[in-house]
Amino acid sequence: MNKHEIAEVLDTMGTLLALKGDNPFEIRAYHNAARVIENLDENLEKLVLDNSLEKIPGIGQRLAKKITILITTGRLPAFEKLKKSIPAPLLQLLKIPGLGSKKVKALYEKLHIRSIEDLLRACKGGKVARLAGFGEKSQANIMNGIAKMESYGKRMLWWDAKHIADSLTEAFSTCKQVKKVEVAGSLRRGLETVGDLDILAISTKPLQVMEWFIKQPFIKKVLARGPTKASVRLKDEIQVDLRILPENEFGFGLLYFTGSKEHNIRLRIRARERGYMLSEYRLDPIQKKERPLFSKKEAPSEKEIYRALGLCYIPPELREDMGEIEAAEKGKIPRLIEEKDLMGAFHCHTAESDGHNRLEEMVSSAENLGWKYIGISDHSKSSFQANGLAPDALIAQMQRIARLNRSKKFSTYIFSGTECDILKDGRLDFPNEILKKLDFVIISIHSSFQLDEAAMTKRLIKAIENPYSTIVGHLTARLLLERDPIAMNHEKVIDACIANGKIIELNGHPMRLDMDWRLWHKARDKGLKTLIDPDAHSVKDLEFVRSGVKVARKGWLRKQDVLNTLSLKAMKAFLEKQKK
Ligand code: DGT
Ligand code: CA
Ligand code: CA
Ligand code: ZN
Repeated sequence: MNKHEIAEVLDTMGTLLALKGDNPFEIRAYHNAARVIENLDENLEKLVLDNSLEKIPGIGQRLAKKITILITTGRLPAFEKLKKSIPAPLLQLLKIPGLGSKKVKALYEKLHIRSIEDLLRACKGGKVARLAGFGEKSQANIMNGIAKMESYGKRMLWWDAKHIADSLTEAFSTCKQVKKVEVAGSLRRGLETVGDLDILAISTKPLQVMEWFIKQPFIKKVLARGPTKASVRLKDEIQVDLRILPENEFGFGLLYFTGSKEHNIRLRIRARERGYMLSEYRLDPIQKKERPLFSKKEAPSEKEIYRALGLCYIPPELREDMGEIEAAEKGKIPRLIEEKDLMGAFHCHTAESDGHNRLEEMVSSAENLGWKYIGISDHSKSSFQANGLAPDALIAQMQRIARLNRSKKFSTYIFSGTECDILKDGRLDFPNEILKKLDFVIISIHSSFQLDEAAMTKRLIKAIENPYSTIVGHLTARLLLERDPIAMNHEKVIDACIANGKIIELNGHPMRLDMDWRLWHKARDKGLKTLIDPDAHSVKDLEFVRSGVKVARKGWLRKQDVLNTLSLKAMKAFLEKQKK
């Protein structure tokens, strides 16, 4: 078990003890220990081996023993016993976002709620609002939480889905009867979350491929199956729709199953206007006597099908019926940014705040990726939950970075920065005297998410207007499938950035992908620039720039819109100029 898993167990234990009405000090001790473990810098296993867990403030003798058992055996009998002693419906109700142990207990005991369905019914009947300590607002929050839990539970992050899809295509490459396989659907379009995977395989022996497929060990359940189609649920809990086609239908199938539905409908209408019927199998003349555009022997590519409809090729990321058809008609589809265009990235954390790797390890990995530069930005002090740096620690880090740059130990240049909290009133967490010493300043919201639209917009604009801020980090603070974006007037915030020469980051972290791709096309036309950042908390996370690039493409961004395509020299000059 790693420290996150252990923290999770301790935190849950605190909640379960609260459900049982245990001693409040005991409960607090568990929640507190969870926080301490989560933010621990030292190696937990080493602490256990050295018998020095107890020396950590907040970890007493009994907790140290429990953590030791968890580390050494991966299980904790006391936790399992505690879980068993609690009625299952209570555990289920606890999963609703925003519902704590006190409220769950009241609902269970006073309203005899035994399931989420019970709870939803009670909310709809207004019973929850009438319960002491609840009220209309809290009832509405609960209903909202249930709706969110249901919709969140049905989808998966693009990044996770991509990894599953990659291993599936790899498995298909071992099936001799499959000539080619491609993943279509929302995954191919680069949507931030994915509902199910749509896989297309070319084969002349569909029955054999089907036999092979449904026997694969990664499949949990076959939901439906025909000679050329199947729907299955994987052990990874995602559904897969498989379609096996002959080569001459592949382009049509790929186009149809990549979608989106809205894009497909536009294409079909366009075909009809030109006297053709476009389907997932072919493009036929409506008048039977007319000659088809493609003979049965041909296997047209997507590009050729677009051309037959009088359009230039439209990359999958743009297929959302958001202006791409009109652009393709005029031959004005932009050349989109590619992974190879990136020269480096900013927004990387080290173990000094909440990262897992030391500065040198981060730089060394950036060097291995071929990055010409990396921007280090640990948290500021208000982000105490992320172990934010105090001013003197930041200055010490800056000096270490300067020394490392001078030493030429790495070919990757290091820019010194911070991810500085935007406080509730729009002030920044560090004074300007410190900010101005840095190469760049990312400003981010990590607290007070609940402000209304006007207050939040004002807060952001005030921070953007600070002369020393450079980049707005993960603008809406959303966590995909977990936390909704904060309220704000996007237009006003974007305009303020442009007026003040500030950048809005495209945060490539798979849970963020923020600012949202739907806002980028218009923003870039107004002149807004971006940086595609990984928001890395470990060396492995540097790769998150790849999901950033996918989503940047979805936002119509070109190389010239993305500043971390600049050479080191140009980047240095740009940051220098920005400070003036
Ligand atoms: P997802 O799975 O919810 O993340 O999103 P998609 O886009 O992958 O949707 P999915 O799996 O339901 O269907 C794959 C593609 O098939 C979709 O993007 C377009 C096409 N498609 C599905 N249903 C329809 C439909 O009713 N009409 C049209 N024109 N196309 C459809
Ligand atoms: Ca899909
Ligand atoms: Ca599907
Ligand atoms: Zn952040």
